Amino acid sequence: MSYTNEILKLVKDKNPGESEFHQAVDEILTSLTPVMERHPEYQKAKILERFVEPERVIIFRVPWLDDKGMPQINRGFRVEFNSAIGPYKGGLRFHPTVNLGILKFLGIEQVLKNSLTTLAMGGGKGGADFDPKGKSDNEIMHFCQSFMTELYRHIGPNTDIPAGDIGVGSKEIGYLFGQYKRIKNEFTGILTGKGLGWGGSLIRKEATGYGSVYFAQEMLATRNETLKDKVCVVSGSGNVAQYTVEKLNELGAKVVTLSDSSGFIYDADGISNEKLAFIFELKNVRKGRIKEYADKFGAVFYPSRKPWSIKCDAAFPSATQNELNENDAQLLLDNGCYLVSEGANMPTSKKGVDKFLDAKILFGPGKAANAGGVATSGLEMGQNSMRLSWSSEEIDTRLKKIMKDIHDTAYQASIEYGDKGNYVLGSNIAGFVKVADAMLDQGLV
Ligand code: NDP
Ligand code: 2IT
Repeated sequence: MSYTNEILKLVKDKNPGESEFHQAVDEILTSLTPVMERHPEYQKAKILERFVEPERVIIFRVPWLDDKGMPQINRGFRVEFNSAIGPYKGGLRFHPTVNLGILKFLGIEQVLKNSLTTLAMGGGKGGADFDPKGKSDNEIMHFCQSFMTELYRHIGPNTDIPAGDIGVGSKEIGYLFGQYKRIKNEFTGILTGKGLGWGGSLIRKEATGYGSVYFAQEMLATRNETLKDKVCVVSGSGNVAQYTVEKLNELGAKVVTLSDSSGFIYDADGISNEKLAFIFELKNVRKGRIKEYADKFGAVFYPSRKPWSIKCDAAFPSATQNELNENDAQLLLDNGCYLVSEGANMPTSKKGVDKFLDAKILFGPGKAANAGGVATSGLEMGQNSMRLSWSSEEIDTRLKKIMKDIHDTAYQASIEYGDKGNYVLGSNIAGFVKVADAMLDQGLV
C-alpha cells in the first residue's frame, strides 16, 4: 500500500463517521501521492500522520436563554488544525448541521488555503450547531456572548484569529468582539471581518466573492478569454454569492441564477445591480427567502432544486459543501459549461470533481478560488498590528495580486507534476509543500 493510501486508511479508521473529513483528506492525499514519491524525507518524519491530526480540538457547552426565558444548549467547537506557518486562522460557522467532521474538513482545507495566500497564517475552523434562522437579535447576541465566554481563553491576536463563515456575518462578529473585549479588557485584532469603525478592513466583506471572480479571470486568461458576455450561474445568496454577482456584473458577465436552501431562481434577463440591491436587502436585512425575488421580478422559482441544469458558460457554486454532485457536473458539461470557480468550500463531490478534471475544463477548487476572503482577513490583521487602515483601492489591488499569485503558483505546480491546468493537483501540492517544510524545520511537534 502506498504511503498516502496508508494514511487515508488510518484517517478513516481513527475518525469513523466523519464523512466530509474523509472526503477532503482523500482528495488532498490523491494529489500528494507524487510528492511523497519525490520527497522521502516527509515520510521519514511522519509528516502526513501529523498533517491529518489537528494540533488541538476544543469542544464546549454553550448555554443561553431564549426570548421566552427558556435555557437552550448548543455545542461549540474550535479546531486548531495547524500552526506551522502562522497562528491558527479560519472562520466560525453557525448552522444546525455543524459537527466535528465538517469542521475538521473545513480546518484541513483552511491549512492549505492559507498557505496558498502567501501570508503567514496557520489553519483553523470553528462554530456551533446553533441555527440563527428565526432567532431574534437578542437571542443571537446572547448566544454569541455565551460562545465567546468559553472561546476567549483559546484565541488571541498571535494565537488564533477566527472570522465569519456560514451564519456568521458582521453582526455576529460584533457581538463576539464586544464580549471578548469585556472579558479581557483588551482591544486587539482577535477576529477579522470587524466593522469598519472598529478595526475592520475595507473590501473584507466583498473579498471572497470578488476573489473567486478574479480567480476565474486568471483561469480564462490562460485561454486568452475574458468574462465579458459569459452567462454565469451562481448558487447561494449569502455573502460569497452576493459579491460574486456584483463583480461579475462589473466585468460584463450575465448572472442568471441565485439560490438558498429552499430552491433557486432563474432570471433569463440577468440579475442586474438594481435587482442585486433587492437581494442585499432581502438576505442581509429582512432574512427572507429567495422566492421573493421571483415574485418581485417575474423570474422563475424552482423549489428544492439547485441551479446546475441551467445552460451556462461558467458556474460559481457559492453556498455549501457537496451541493454539486456527479450528475450535476455532467449536466453542466453537457450544456457547455467550461469554467467552475468554487466560492464555497468543497461544493463539488469527489466524483463531480473527477468529471470536471476528466473533461479538462477550467476548474478552480475552493481552497484556491475562495482564498480571497481569508487573504483579506490577513490584510486586516496586518492593518490591526500597525494600527492603521489602507484604502479600498490599495486592498483591492493587493487582493487581485494575491489571487493572481495563487493561480500562477497552482498552475506552475500542475506543470511541475505533469498535469498542466489541473488546479486541484497544483493547489494541494503548492499549499502542502510550504506547510510540510515548515513542519520539518520545526522538529517533531
Ligand atoms: P452565508 O451564511 O452568508 O450564506 C450561505 C448561503 O448558502 C445561503 O444562501 C444559504 O441558504 C446557503 N446554504 C447554506 N447551507 C446550505 C445547505 N445546507 N443547503 C443549501 N443551501 C445552503 O455564508 P457565506 O456566503 O459566507 O458562505 C458560503 C460558502 O462560502 C460556505 O461554503 C463557506 O464556507 C464559504 N466561504 C466563505 C467565506 C467568507 O469569507 N464568508 C470565505 C471562503 C469560503 P439559507 O439561507 O437558506 O441557509
Ligand atoms: O473558509 C474561509 O476561508 C472563511 N470562512 C474565511 C476565513 C477567514 O479567516 O477569513
